[in-house]
Amino acid sequence: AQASGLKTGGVFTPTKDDFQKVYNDVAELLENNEYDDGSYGPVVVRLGWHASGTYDKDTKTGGSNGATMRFAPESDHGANAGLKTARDLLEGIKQKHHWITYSDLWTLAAVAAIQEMGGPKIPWRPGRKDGDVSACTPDGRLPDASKDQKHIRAIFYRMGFNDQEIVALSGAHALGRCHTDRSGFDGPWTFSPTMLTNDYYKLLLEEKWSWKKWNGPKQFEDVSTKSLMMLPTDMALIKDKEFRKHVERYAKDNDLFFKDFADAFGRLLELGVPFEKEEKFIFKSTSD
Ligand code: HIF
Repeated sequence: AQASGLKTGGVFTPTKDDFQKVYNDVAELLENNEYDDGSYGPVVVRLGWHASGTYDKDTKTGGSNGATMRFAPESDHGANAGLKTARDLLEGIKQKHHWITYSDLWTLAAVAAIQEMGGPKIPWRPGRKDGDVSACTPDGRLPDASKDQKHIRAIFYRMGFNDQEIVALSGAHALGRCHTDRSGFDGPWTFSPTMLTNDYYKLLLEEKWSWKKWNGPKQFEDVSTKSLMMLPTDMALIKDKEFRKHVERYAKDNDLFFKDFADAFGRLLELGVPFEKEEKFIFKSTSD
């Protein structure tokens, strides 16, 4: 109702200002002291990534277009456990700005969450259309955290990413935490899970990591505080020589990480989307 887009022949055409209003409303929802580490930001980032990371460049299926995670079976895929929290959070925004598609909303919300958690500006453009249940992707397209570098490459090469981009994306694990009732893993990767920094790379290189002794799935813990975690797939980034080179570059240079992360994450959110327009928007953060 509060939309400022021009009406041409009765069709509402949202402008950049309309999308900025959506951004602002998402930003306002993120902080909540009762949830996890005080922010829904991390789980909203994970929603945007899991909606997009199903893309297969060979069959040109999957990706953020369609927002098919609204439907079973995709909503029930093991990798998507816990993402209902983020989808439900954004439902109120969809009700207010009914003109936006779920697929644009989820990706825009991930951009808002990154920027609001101190990350770089991620240029974003609209144009995704919501699909129906027939476009759900098969289970197994998202990564399995118990695996190694071979698996990581198979999953991300299928989306069209290279080694440097895989490592640049991985810095997002500075954010959020694992939940025993979602993935089975437990704990945060960094001491500031609601701020995007290059701490993930620094901790990987500087801390000593050992297997956590517990009944849960195999994961690593930092020897000095035992309060941080790494997944087997995180550790693979320093075991593999080619990946490690980039971990070292990003650990040394936060600006370089932010630049490469913005490029790779922005591209992730666009995989498989048949955009009609080139123009991208850079949203104002609430701290600007
Ligand atoms: Fe994650 N990721 N991710 N991830 N992820 C989890 C949580 C988050 C992988 C596994 C897990 C990326 C890649 C990979 C975020 C963002 C990104 C969890 C814990 C697991 C197991 C879920 C839970 O229990 O709640 C694997 C195997 C990946 C490939 C190597 C991306 C690069 C890092 C693409 C990415 O952006 C975020 C944010 C979270 C935190 C969610 C939360 O609720 O706090």
